[in-house]
Amino acid sequence: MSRLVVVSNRVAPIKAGKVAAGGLAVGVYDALRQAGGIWFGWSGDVSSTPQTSTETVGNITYVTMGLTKQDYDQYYRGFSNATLWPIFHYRIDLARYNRQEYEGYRRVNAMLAEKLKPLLKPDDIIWIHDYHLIPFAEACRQLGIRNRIGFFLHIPFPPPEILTVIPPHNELLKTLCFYDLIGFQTETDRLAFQDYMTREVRGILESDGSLTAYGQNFRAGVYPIGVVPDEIQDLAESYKGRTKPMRRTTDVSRKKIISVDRLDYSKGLVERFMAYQAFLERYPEHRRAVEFIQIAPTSRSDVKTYQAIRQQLESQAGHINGWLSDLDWTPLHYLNKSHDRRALMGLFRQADIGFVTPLRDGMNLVAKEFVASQDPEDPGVLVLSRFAGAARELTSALIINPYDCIGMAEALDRAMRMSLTERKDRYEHMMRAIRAADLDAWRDNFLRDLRAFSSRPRAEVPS
Ligand code: GDG
Repeated sequence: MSRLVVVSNRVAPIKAGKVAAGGLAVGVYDALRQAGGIWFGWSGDVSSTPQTSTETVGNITYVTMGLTKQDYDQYYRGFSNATLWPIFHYRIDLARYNRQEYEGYRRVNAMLAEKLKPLLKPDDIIWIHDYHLIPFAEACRQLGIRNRIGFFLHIPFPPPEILTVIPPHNELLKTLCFYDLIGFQTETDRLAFQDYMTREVRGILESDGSLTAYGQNFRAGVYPIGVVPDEIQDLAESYKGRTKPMRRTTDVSRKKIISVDRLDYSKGLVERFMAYQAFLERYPEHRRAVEFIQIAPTSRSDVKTYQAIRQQLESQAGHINGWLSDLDWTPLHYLNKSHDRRALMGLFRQADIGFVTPLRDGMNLVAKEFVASQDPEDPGVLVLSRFAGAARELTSALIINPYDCIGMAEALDRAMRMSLTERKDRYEHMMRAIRAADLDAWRDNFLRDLRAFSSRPRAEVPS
């Protein structure tokens, strides 16, 4: 089997020979362990003299490099997170564009490709992850690298009308065509991409399903990312004996609603807090009978839009608790610190309702983790946004529109009252979907298609 080379913005840190948990990290780590190979990307360090570090554990070599402050500001904080992230999440109102940042983004991609080149063998399969690295394949091709290169986009792909807000959208999308295979989370994303390629730049949809545009022939496919349900079950179950922290802060006789998200405007936290407030207003009978636990570790806290949303959430949480809290009841527990994975899965299992309401999300692994954590004999209810990729598969969740505050409050009421029979029916249906598209399927299907398809003749990699 050919070696696998994975490139992602961040390389998952290795702790005592074990990779940090999380969908992408676990999926990629298993693939690397099977095939042997390299995991290449940014170390997370920013310094005036960036260092490259190499560490081999078993058959995996981790190669990480630092960035200069200018690289970090332009490539990561700027074009990736202040232009691409909001636009790909349909938030043109929050996006800004700065030409120097775009140039920095291209420069860092070219620099990373150059650093990767001497490490490659001619038949290595290269798998690039996410929006930070769209131009990576083109940079590789310019250096004469002819290996198979695949790209997986973890976030949504917006319709052409939104995408074209990015001034160099043409140039950027042209770079995507240098991949052999481009993977999306949902059919909606793939179709939006195909729509751009065929309508905006007059590419051709070939009879074998591949696309030709800008003189390149490539494929686009749908590979929904999944979880490892048995591992999650084990984690959630093994946390059972340790319910103490939860008991100390909350009352076990009350029903619990849980949400876990990176603190990001795409996750719909502001709208979710409003819906919870509306739920307590409209259904006073549930007051004191419910508690909402929102875990929201901060992320990208040096990007302005993230600071603004944090302030807003603090004010909303203060308002809800100030309005209704009693000495023996706190309606909302809003926690900004991150939690250990086992504790998270355990908290999911102890909760009655998973409240997952992104305004737009590529997949949303939390929705799948919540379901996979449940006790099959007494499962909780998932309330899920129609705008999460996961809603395509988890059709037995209570599907809501996160822009409909009252609709979300009604769904919470329905979830509070749902019979055990209905909860079990919905749970079993969702578990079948989760097992059918688990993490192994995501990785194996993508790599199978990438191995099978290349429009380029194989050639030696010049070293
Ligand atoms: C991107 C796309 C797509 C969260 N808080 C803690 C913690 N988490 C874990 C969750 C879950 C992961 O982080 C978050 O994954 P999501 O899928 O929910 O969201 P993004 O971070 O936005 O991920 C998304 C994903 O990529 C994969 O393709 O689904 O659409 O935006 O696993 O459990 N983990 C720990 N402590 C925390 O406090 N240990």
